[in-house]
Amino acid sequence: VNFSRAIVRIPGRSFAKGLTTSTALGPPDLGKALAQHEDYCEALRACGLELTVLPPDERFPDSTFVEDTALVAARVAIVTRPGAPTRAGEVGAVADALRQFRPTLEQIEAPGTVDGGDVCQAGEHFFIGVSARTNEAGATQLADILQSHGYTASMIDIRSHPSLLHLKSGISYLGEGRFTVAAAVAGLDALAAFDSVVTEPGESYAANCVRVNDSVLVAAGFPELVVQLEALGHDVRILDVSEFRKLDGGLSCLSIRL
Ligand code: CIR
Repeated sequence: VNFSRAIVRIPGRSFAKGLTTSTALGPPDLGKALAQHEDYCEALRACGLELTVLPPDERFPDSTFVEDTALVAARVAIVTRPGAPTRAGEVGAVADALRQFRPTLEQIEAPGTVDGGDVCQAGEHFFIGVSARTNEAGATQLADILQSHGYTASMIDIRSHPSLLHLKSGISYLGEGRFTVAAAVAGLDALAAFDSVVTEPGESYAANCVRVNDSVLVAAGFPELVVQLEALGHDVRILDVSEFRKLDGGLSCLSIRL
C-alpha cells in the first residue's frame, strides 16, 4: 500500500449520462462532481501522490471512473477490457498515460472482460470478482497474467449479490491483513483468514474505501465506519463523493494508484 502516483480523469459535461442502477438517488450534478473530484485529487496529493490528470472525454460519460480500465501492481500493469460496451473505448487514453510509467502493459483480450473495480489486491494475492462486468474468461486471463508475474489469485463470484456492481463495491483491503466488508458479503469464505471490519447497517456503501500510504479515504456520511477505523488506529480522511455514488461509483474507482 505504498503509492507514489495516481491517474485520474476529470468528469466531462456528459457525466450525468453515465451508467447507473442508483436512480433513486437522483441525477448527478456536474458542478458538484467537479468540486468533489478536485477535493479527491487534493486528498491524494496530501497522501503524497503525484497526479496525472487526464482531460475529460465527452464520448465516455463514465470515463472519470478510471479504476475500471487498468490494474497496476508492483511487477505488472494490465489494461482491462471493461464489461460495459459503452466503456470499451475508455482504455486507450489510460493506457497511453500509464505507458509513461510502465512501458510494458499486459492486456485482457476478447472474449474476456474485466473491470478494475472487480480486482482487489491484498499483498501478493489478488481477489477477482466475477460479476455482471467481469466474466469468467476475463477473470481466468487476469489470474494467469498475475500468476505469471509471481502473484497468486482467486475468484469470488458476486453474481448472487446484485447490490454489488463490483467486488470492491463490497470489500476493500486496508493492509495489515484487514478488510472492510459490506454486511451483505460478511462471512465470505475467501476472507476467512483475514480480519474484517464489517460495516454497520446503512453504511455498506462506505465499504469501498481506499488505503493510500498512511491514510484511509472514506466516503462522507458514514460515521460508524470512521469510528471503527479510528479505533483500529487508522488515519481517516473523509471525502464527499455523493455525485459519483449516483452513478454507482465509489472512492476507489476515481483513481488508479501506482
Ligand atoms: C459504471 O456503471 O460503470 C459506472 N457508472 C460506475 C463505475 C464504478 N466503478 C467502480 O466502482 N470501480
